Parts: sequence; C-alpha cells; structure tokens
Amino acid sequence: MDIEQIGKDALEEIKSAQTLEALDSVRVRYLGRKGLITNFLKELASLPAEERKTKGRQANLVKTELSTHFETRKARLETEQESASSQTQFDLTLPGRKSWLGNAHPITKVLQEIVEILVGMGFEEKLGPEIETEFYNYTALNFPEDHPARDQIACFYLDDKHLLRSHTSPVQIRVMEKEKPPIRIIAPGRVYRPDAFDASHSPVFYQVEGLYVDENVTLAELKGTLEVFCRRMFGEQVKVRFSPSYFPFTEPSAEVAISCVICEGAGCKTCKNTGWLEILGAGMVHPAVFENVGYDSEKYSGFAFGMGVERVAMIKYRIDDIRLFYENDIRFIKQF
Ligand code: 2U9
Repeated sequence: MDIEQIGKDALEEIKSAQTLEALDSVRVRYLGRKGLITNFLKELASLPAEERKTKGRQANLVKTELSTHFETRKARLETEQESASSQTQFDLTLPGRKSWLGNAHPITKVLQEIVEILVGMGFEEKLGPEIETEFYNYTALNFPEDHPARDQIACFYLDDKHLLRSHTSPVQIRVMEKEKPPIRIIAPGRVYRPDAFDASHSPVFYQVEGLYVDENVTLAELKGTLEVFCRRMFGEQVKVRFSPSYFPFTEPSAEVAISCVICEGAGCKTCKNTGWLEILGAGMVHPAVFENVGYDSEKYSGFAFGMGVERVAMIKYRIDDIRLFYENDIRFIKQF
C-alpha cells in the first residue's frame, strides 16, 4: 500500500475515535513497533537508494503529521472526558422552569377597589404622615385630655411628642386646616394600634376614612352614600343596616353592617348567627371638631366614615384569619 493512502486511512480513524482507548489502539496500529508505518519504513531497506530516499522522506513527513493529529485529538478527548465527569453538565433537553408573573398583594387590591369606588362617587384621595402628634391624633378629634376615650383607640408612643397614628383621621384635620368647604376627601393608609396579634386583630392595618363637609350635609346623605358604597363593594343584593354607636369625633354616631354575604341573613358561623356583618363606623362630624380647625359649626355640617381594609378583604374573600395577609405565603397570596 502506498504511504499516502496509509496516512489518509490513519487520519480518518483518528477523527472517528471516540475514546482515549480507541485512539490509542489506532496509534499502536499505525505508529506502534509493528505498526503499518513502522513496517513501511522497515521495508524501505530493500529498495534501491534513490527510491528509498524519496519514499523515506515522504513516510517521515506522514509520520510527523499523524503524530500532531494524535496529540490534538488526545487533548480534545481528555477535555471532553473531564467535563463529562465534573458537575458542570447541562441537560439541554430539560424543559425550562416557568417564571411567575408578579401580582399585587390582596390588601393592595382591595384598598385600590375601595378607593376606586369612592373616587367614582366624587371623593378625592388625600395622604398624610404616619408619625403624628397627640394634637392631630386625639385633641383635634375631640378626645378629651386625660380621658379614657384616648385608651379606647390606644396608640404607640415614639417619645413625649410623637406617636404612630392610630387612625387616618389626622389627614382630614390637616386638610380642613388648609382648605375651606366644600370638602369631599378620603384618607387611605396604614395605622398602628397596640392590639394583640390574633385571628381578627393586627397591630398594623389599613384604613380608609371619608369626610364630606359643606352647608346642609345631612344624615340621609351619609346613609345613601354608604348604601351605594356597600352595594358596589359586596354586590347589589346586600342590605345595609345602621345602628347607634359612639365616637368622640361624630354625633350622632353609627355602626354600619351589611346582610351576611355567606348566609344572606339566615344566620351562620361567620355572622355569629346574627345575619349581619359590621363593616364601617360613621357619623355626623362633631361641632367641636369643626371649631378645632376654625370652621363655623353653625354654618357647616358634615359626615364621616371609616373602615378597616383587612376586614373588608376578609368578608369579600371569606378569610377567617387576618394573619394570613402578613405571612406572605406564596400559596396564599397568589390566589388573588
Ligand atoms: C374627622 C372627623 C371624623 C372617621 C370615622 C369611624 C367612624 C370608624 C373605624 C372603622 C373600623 C376604624 O378601622 S376601624 O377600626 N372607624 O368607626 N371613623 S367615623 O371620622 C372622622 C374622621 C376625621 C376630621
């Protein structure tokens, strides 16, 4: 066989060798002591001088070239074997992991829904600080000094002068100090109370409060406004009930309940067999509150209301433990 053909065959076999072992047996077969190229060189001895010289040169050239190819292929197979045994393997056929789409927290969604309904009814959204003074949180709202009413809605004090607001009512005081009636505002936001953290209480929660002040605002307008709000929020079928209550900042004051969304008034565990779910507090703004902000209480009247966002969310979505909203367990919050 001529040396060029041997070289070509050897190169093919080097290329197709898939393991270091296979490659080594190719090397032995061509370049080993009894290999094809070695034999070819030995056989040159019997040829005439001139032919021996040209064929010998040719054979040595093929031998050197093949040696280089062997080394290259060997290095390649060694790297492949190394990466196959290390942990940086990727299975490119594995299906990808699905990424999750972000979503607003259920409390954020319910808060937005409440705000949207009230803005749709003509109220304007107003915000204020979470760190307040006693004046805005209590005094201006007609909580008497050193009166147990201040404990009724107790708060966290930061120092002698500052506290975490226990309701968003200070926002309405600040707006009235700056602006003249008519005032139609809502104050959504976070509030703080030193309550036990249990199934129905949290030391931090969200409120939405509303305030409407003008000449000749009546209790009938308060009733109509909250009836419309409750039906838009919980469904057209709900009945709305007002019963007498007490707050220092409103007179008269009322507690507002809707017919139970679960049993529709028949009585069940959620409504504790009363058929009603309390949802809001409300009332006509106390004249003393108007005087505290410099409004003429003879000229103006107004109504106010307030609700807890978590409570609204719990009724809307039938959730029996407020703590679920703060644990942020993805299995819970991704359902909304
Ligand atoms: C001003 C005057 C009056 C806001 C009101 C309530 C009744 C009320 C509670 C509902 C459940 C708080 O979240 S809750 O615990 N709120 O019952 N809030 S009237 O009255 C105001 C506000 C501001 C200047």
